[in-house]
Order: sequence, then C-alpha cells, then structure tokens
Amino acid sequence: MIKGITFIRPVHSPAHFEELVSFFSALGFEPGRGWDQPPTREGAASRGRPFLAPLANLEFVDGALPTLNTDLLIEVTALDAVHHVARQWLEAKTGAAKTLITAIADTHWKSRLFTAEPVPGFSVAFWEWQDPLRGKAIALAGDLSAADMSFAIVVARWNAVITERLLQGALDALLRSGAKRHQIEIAHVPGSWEIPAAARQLAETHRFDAIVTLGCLIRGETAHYEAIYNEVARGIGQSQQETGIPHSFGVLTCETLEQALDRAGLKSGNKGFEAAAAAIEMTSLHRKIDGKPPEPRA
Ligand code: DLZ
Repeated sequence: MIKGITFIRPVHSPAHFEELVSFFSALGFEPGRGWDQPPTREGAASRGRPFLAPLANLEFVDGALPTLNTDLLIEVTALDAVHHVARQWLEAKTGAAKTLITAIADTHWKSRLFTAEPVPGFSVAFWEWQDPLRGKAIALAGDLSAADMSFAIVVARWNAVITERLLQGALDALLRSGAKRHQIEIAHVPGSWEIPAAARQLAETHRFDAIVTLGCLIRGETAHYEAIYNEVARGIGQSQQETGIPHSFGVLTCETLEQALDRAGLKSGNKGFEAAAAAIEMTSLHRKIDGKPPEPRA
C-alpha cells in the first residue's frame, strides 16, 4: 500500500539547513515531525525537518521537461503571493533577491512559474495553472483536513485484539489529518450491541462534529449474528439520521478471526483508518452543504 513520497535533500552545512527550514516555513509549509539524532557508536549525528504537502507526485518525463534548471516543483495557489513571500525572504537574507528569484513567466504547459534559490545549488520552482478552476473538483466534496474538527470514537471491547487495532488506525487517520488529541474523545463499550446507544448519547451532546464507530462481529463466534449486526447497523444509521451528525461505520462483520485481522491492518487496510477518514470527509461536506454554495460547474 503506497502511503507517500519523501524527497530527501542533503544539505551542505548547518547554515544551509537553517536557511532552508526558514524559507519553507515562511512559505507556509506544514512542518512534519523532525528529529535530532546525537552521534552514536554506529554513526554520525543527523537531524531532519520534514515539510508536508497535501499531494505528492512522482513523474517520469520522456521529452521536454517542465523546467530545465530545477528538480523540485511545487504546485501552489496564489502564485503571485508566494512569489512575494519568497522574494521578501530572499531580500531579507541577501539584499540581492534579483539574482536568486526569477520573474513569474508563462510555461509551454498552460501554467505560470518562477524559480527561487534559497541556498546556493538548490533551486525550487513554484507554479500554478493559468486556469484557476483546473484540477478543482466540479462537484461538492468533503476535504480531508481535520484541523478544526472534534470527534468521538465509540469502540467495542469485544474482540479487543481487533478493535484496538481499529482504534489505532482511526487515531492515526485523525491525527495525521490535523486533528488535535484534545479534540478526540474515546468511549469504550462492552460490545458492538452497545455502540448505537453510546453513539447517540455522544451525538446528542453536540460537542462533536462526527462520531466514529468501531466494533467487530465474527459470524462463527457470534450467536444471532445477523440479528445483532442488523440492529447495530440500524441503530448507528438512525442516530446519524436523527441527530444530523455524521456517524461513520467501522464495525467489521467477518466470517473468521483471520479475516477480521486482515481488515484491521494486516492485509486489506485498516477499516478504523477508513472510518475516521470518512468521518472527516463527511464533516467537511456537511459544513460545505450548510454554509457555502457549490463550486460553479465548468
Ligand atoms: C455476546 C456477543 C457475541 C456472542 N459476539 C460478539 C461479537 O462478535 N462482537 C461484539 O462486538 N460483541 C459480541 N457480543 C457482545 C454483545 O455485543 C454485547 O456486548 C453483549 O451481548 C452485552 O449486551
């Protein structure tokens, strides 16, 4: 399962390190979790500062390159504003930004672009499509940023070996999407049967943007499996309909424990992660439907 692309850039001096960190911070990049590794018996000291982007792209080109003199391309919106910030940063650093930043120019691929050199030998190109609607969704769709959202997770203790993995997956999705720990409340219930009642009560507090429900029913080990499953699904659905608060469904229904393990992170992804991602997307969509008109259709 591909998760992301990391572009590793070795720097040539501590000063270049600080300058690059300062430059990318000034441009508004989201900082990732860095590290400072002191020297060990096995190896030299190292430190790293990741900067995160919502999308990454690995592109092989056969023929004319998009740019000739840079190997890092960053797509932005508001290119003129980015140019302004980059120019100001370079001027503050050297007083001679002209040599280190180009003017914005049209490319041969329907976009505008400039390049900047925050440290010698490292050239970055910033670009945006000429058509501002290009690449934008024409339909109304939720985003996957959870920065200002709050969640309740209801997790069943029955089959805890599975549901704890679902919980870890859900937390991973929420925290990596920008939610803060204090915006997430976790409620443990005995089994899946109890999930709807707890979800409903949590939803009715109106403290949460969405409810994530996590449980695991295993057919071979569950008496009245169908009856329980139907009731759990109906109860969660009903709570969602009647409270108007998105509830995502992360209750596994499996034939065997092995199948459940596969769906809890072993082979077929982690359904807890997927349920949390659905909760984020539905919260975002909910807000868009409530507050903003849909994007104009092309
Ligand atoms: C009783 C029971 C059984 C047999 N199997 C499961 C299961 O596979 N997954 C699950 O989440 N819960 C199970 N339970 C417990 C019920 O959901 C419920 O917690 C108890 O019947 C107490 O009301």
